[in-house]
Formats: sequence, C-alpha cells, structure tokens
Amino acid sequence: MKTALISGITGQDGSYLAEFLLANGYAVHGIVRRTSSFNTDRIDHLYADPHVPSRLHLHYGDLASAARLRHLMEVIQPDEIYNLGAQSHVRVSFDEAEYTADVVATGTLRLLEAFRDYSKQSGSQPRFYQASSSEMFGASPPPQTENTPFYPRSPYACSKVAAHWYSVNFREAYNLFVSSGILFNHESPRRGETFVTRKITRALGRIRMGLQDKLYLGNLDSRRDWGHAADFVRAMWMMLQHSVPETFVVATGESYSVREFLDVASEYAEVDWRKHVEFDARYLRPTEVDSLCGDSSKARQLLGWKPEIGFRDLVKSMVDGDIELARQELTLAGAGHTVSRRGGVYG
Ligand code: NAP
Ligand code: G4F
Repeated sequence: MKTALISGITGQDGSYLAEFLLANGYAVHGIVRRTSSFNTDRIDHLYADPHVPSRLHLHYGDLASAARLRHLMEVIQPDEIYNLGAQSHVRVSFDEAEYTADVVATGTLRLLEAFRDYSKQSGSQPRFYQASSSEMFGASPPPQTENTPFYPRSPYACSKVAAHWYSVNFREAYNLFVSSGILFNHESPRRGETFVTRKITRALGRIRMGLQDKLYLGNLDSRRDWGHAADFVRAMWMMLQHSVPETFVVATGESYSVREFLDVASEYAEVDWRKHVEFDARYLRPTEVDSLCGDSSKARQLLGWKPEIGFRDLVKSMVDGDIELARQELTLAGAGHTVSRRGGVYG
C-alpha cells in the first residue's frame, strides 16, 4: 500500500485528492492546522469516527513549523507528498502579504527541506507535488504555457513564484522527484465561499430561496479558465506517476469572464442577476490579472490527462449544490433557528 502525505487536506483540492487516493488504495495522511472552530467539514465524510481503523489519518501541523513538518515526514514515511497548503486568497494577500509569503513561499521551503532530508536519511525515493498557480503568469497574455514568463500581480502570486522556483531548484540541486503543477482556476461545490464562482452560486441559491437580496461584486470583466477540482487533482497524481519530475500546465483551454459566469449560473438558478448584483470597490485588487487561459498540451500528451467535466456542467453542479444548501437554510429558518450570513471579511 502506498502512503501519501497531504498539506492542505481540509481545503477544496485536499478533500478531492484524499477521496481519489483512498479510492486507489492509498493510506492518506493529512496535515490539519489547529483552529478554534472545526475546519474538517470537507473531509468529515471520509473520517467518520477517529476510533475506527481507517486508511485516513489526520495530524495537527502547520507550514509555519519546520520542526513539526520534519517530525511528520519521519513518522509517516510517505511515498508521495502533495503540498496544497496555502493562504490561497489573492485579494487577502494584499492585506496579509507577509503572512502569505511565510505560508506559501517559506512554508513550501520548510516542507521541501524536510522532504530532502527524509529522502536522504531513509534512502527511499519519495515524490513531491507542488501546487503552483496560473496566477504566476499574471500580466503575461494568454494562451499561457510552461514557457510563458511569470509576471505576478499580487503578494500571493509572488509567493507562488518563489515556491515554484524553490521546487525546481530542489529537483535540480538534489536530484529529487519534485513536480510543479501550474493549475488554472478550478472550482466545485466545495469551493471556498469567498472565491468569485462560489460567492456567486451561493448568493444565487439564497436569492432564489428569498434568504438574500443583494450580491456585491468587484471586477466583472476579468477572464478565467475555470475547470472542475475533481479533474485537476487527478492531474496532480498523474504527475507523480510520470517517469520524470517536470513542470506541467493544467487547464481546460476555455476562458470566460466573471460576467459570463454570472450569465450561465443565473440561467440555471432562474434568477435575473442584474436585479441583484451591485458593485463594491472593496472587492477590486490593487493590481488585477485580466485574462488567464492555459494551453495544457504538454500534460495531455505526456500524462494522457484531459478534463472530463465541462464549464456548463461545473456551473450547474455548483448552482444545484447551493440551491440545496439554501433550501436547508430555509427549513432551519422555518423551524425558528437563526440563519447566519456566512462569508467572512471578503465574502
Ligand atoms: P483552499 O481551499 O484555500 O485550501 C487551502 C488549504 O491550506 C486548507 O486546507 C487550509 O487549511 C490550508 N492551510 C492554510 N494555511 C495553512 C498553514 N499555515 N499550514 C498548513 N495548512 C494551511 O485552496 P484550494 O483551492 O484547495 O487550493 C489548493 C492549493 O492549490 C493551494 O496551494 C492553492 O494556492 C493552489 N491553487 C489553487 C487553485 C484553484 O483554483 N483552486 C489554482 C492554482 C493553485 P484551513 O482549512 O484550516 O484553512
Ligand atoms: O475567484 P477569485 O478570487 O480567484 P483568483 O483571484 O483567480 O485566484 C484563484 O485562482 C488562482 C489560480 O489562477 C489560485 F491560485 C488562487 O489560489 C485562487 O484559487 O477571483 C477571480 C476573479 C478576479 O479577477 C476577481 O477580481 O473574480 C474577480 N472578482 C470580482 N468580484 C471577485 C469578486 N473575486 C472575489 N473573490 N470576490 C468578488 O467579489
């Protein structure tokens, strides 16, 4: 049985990747950071009772703590490491720049050093996946490939560029199997509620159920290449099964504006978004990424990867999920429970 270690297992991608690896017979170990409220919603269905034997194991840990990462590497002895942990919100990174750099850039370096030393001491040849991002291309125009120059436009993107180059350097300097996946935006019904797609579908569900009236958004003109997270975590795994470590772009090759996303989602939700959406400058970024559309020919040719879920099916699954969620909220409200407006500072 192969053993995988995932940082960021409680996030959108971590939950889909854990499902995928468990279904493929892996023992899966996840690093969970300690928070004052529960943060395991996305993986609770995989981990019903910690007292029952399971192939899923959770450990407290944080990308801020090198000592803990080294300890986990030594006791878990993973065959594959997936570094998905991050402060992953671009707008938040402008406010929390230093923290974002510490987790995203230096956190990756901490995990790579633990990985390098564990590889040497154990004599084994584990494999490392780095979650790089299309945000690294920033202002470089589409279509973006593995050869497109990076032009990061946010502290988050700068940190991801650093983490990417740390990964490439560890591959070359120490002859380690480190692959970097430059993934374009990928969404799902499990997407965090402050990212634009989920913010939209969550609001449409609530508007349809009469729980909300207004949706405040920023720039509707930017374009993104949106795929489904379940397809994209498969690409992560395929990179680690490939014969050599490399850098791969993973993308659908189609791009839509935020406004177009609103159009399609509203059509499914049967809500006229123009009656409900208002502009709020707090959601603008000091420097925006205008247009992302990836060319993933390399991954398609060398890994045999291709996306299986198209844009309209992705949007529909998110709208369906959020209408159901709003229906549950309405039932709770009808039974006299307080329905809180979820979201956070940027929600
Ligand atoms: P996400 O939903 O925001 O999940 C991020 C994960 O990182 C969560 O499990 C979070 O824990 C964890 N985390 C945050 N700070 C941490 C710390 N200090 N130490 C350890 N773990 C920490 O992100 P995602 O969408 O799944 O993305 C996964 C990775 O791919 C991220 O690195 C992201 O930057 C990158 N990426 C995402 C996309 C995309 O479109 N989704 C595209 C390209 C690259 P909590 O649950 O406690 O917050
Ligand atoms: O959904 P977003 O916040 O995603 P963004 O900035 O593209 O970043 C995501 O994808 C990256 C991959 O390219 C990941 F690396 C990163 O971790 C994250 O998962 O914003 C998408 C677009 C932006 O142009 C933004 O300005 O939507 C625009 N937008 C308009 N109104 C909004 C809003 N974004 C958010 N979050 N909230 C708004 O109200």
